[in-house]
Amino acid sequence: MKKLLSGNEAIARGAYEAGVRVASAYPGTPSTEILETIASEFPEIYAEWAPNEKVALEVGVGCSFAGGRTLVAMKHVGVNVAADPLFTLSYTGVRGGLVLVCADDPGMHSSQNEQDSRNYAKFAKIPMLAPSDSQEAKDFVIQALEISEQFDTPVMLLSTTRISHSKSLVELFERNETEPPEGFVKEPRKFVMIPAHGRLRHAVVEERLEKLKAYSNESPLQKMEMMGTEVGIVTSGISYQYSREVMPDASILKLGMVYPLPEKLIREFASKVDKLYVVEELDPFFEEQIRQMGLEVQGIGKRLGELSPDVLMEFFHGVKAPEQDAPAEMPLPGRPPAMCAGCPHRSVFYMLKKKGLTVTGDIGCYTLSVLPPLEVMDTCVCMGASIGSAMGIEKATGRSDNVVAVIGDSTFVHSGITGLVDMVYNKSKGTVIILDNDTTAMTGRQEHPGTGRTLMGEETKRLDFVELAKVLGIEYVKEVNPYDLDMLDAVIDEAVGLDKLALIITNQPCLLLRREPRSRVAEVDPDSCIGCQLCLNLGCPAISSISPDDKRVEIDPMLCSGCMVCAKICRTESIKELSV
Ligand SMILES: Cc1ncc(C[n+]2csc(CCOP(=O)(O)OP(=O)(O)O)c2C)c(N)n1
Repeated sequence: MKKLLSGNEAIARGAYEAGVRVASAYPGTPSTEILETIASEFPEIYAEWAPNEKVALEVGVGCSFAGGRTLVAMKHVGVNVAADPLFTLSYTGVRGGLVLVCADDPGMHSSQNEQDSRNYAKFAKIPMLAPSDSQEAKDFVIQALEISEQFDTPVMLLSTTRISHSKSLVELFERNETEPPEGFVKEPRKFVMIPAHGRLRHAVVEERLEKLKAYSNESPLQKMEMMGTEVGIVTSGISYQYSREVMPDASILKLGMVYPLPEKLIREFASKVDKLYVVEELDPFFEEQIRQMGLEVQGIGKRLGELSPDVLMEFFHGVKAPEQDAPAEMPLPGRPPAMCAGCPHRSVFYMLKKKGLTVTGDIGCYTLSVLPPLEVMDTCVCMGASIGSAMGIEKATGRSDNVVAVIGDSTFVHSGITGLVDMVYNKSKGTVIILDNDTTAMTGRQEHPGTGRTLMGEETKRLDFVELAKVLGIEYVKEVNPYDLDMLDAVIDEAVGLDKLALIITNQPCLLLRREPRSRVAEVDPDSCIGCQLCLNLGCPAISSISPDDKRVEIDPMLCSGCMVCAKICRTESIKELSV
């Protein structure tokens, strides 16, 4: 049977068909739907959200060491977090097959950087496969697990936004139900990486790499599509699709295994064509290695942003793509991303702005507070960085009364807890605000240890941030309803004015979790509104000016959630509650 599947759904299907037992991940666009699909469609597989990518990989490592097949998934920056176990896992190797799916985001549709994860495979000396459509996404998961077991190595599978989120037909097969794993069997020289064992295993890694290089030349994952002899293109993944579309008559060496490169095959291909090109996204990963082989090659690709057929059209055919702007007769309004109407994060940033505090920020929906009109977040580096950064500022300047760290609940669990431990341990006097909206909103509302529910829909113990803070030794811990502006105002003042570490936890759920209908909306009395537009400083998408000439405001009753934060800041009390 064939089914139309996205790349992520196909990867999940591959795990199912390959007999995977344990799948672990931390959400992150564009990888998130892999685990969501496994959890909703394949109960044969134990599926979980781990608190972060490092733990996800370590859970996979345990399953593999016990003899079970496992899949671990994350977005590209997640591999940075998981890199520590990954690099040593390269030394230990596996028992049951282990595939680490990494979804890159060229063009940064939803990421803080656009690193090219192929470099990780080379760095960790492990094989990497790169599918170019959903069928391959499924097949390559199965192949990856086989290679993993055959060569005693973790295998990376590289997806990108276009592969993960595009749909194409996939042929489905039954699950290859494997015997339950035998369980962990002692083998300290393989599994316990003390220096003496690590030295031995490093030699094994180098030997394995040589074997993998030979395999890469012979593997059916590499496809030489010979057409004309004028142009030869070495490519992989979505770049293959673009190359085929733009150059239907060119010969293509399509690499399904993108590390290690098949040197013999590339030489053979190069000898058959007049001019050798490489089409790849982001880094000149193939290009540099092919040059090192002493071959003449021209690289086409973009170091910045996503590759597209347009880039290749211009390069190969000299045809410039038409401008993407909307025609002049259809002036579309700009729609920058914004926090939802009624989002519980909004009032916190409104207050922080009013107080003129430096805000070290983090990653989540609340990062949007960097945009107008709030423009309040001052730093955002990676998940968890808000807390360490605030502490660093405090230690450098000796002042804790003018800086606040702001972090979401999922991000706090992911990598904020250790930062907080550092603050306690090293006697920081700063203020941390956890925006607890009971979900991982940014990536589509996934559960995490602080929500009390698992990915598989079970109730579980809820990590209680207040209790955690107390055990860590934090004396000032306050929970606040962020819709209560007076209380929020007072608590922030108190916290930053203290000469000790303070933790504030806002406690209203993400609006998108709301099940009950609204009981009220906010409504503007046009007779008393003076058009001061103070309420527009909130950046709530439900509030707008009546017209360019009439500065008074109106509230869209379809969008309004009834949070009434706008009413609380209106100086003329023109915003009233309207029951619905
Ligand atoms: C290392 C890493 N993993 C995953 C992501 C994707 N990601 C961005 S923010 C975020 C969590 C957001 O949840 P939370 O902190 O609770 O804030 P919210 O969006 O709910 O306001 C995730 C998973 C990332 N940017 N970096």
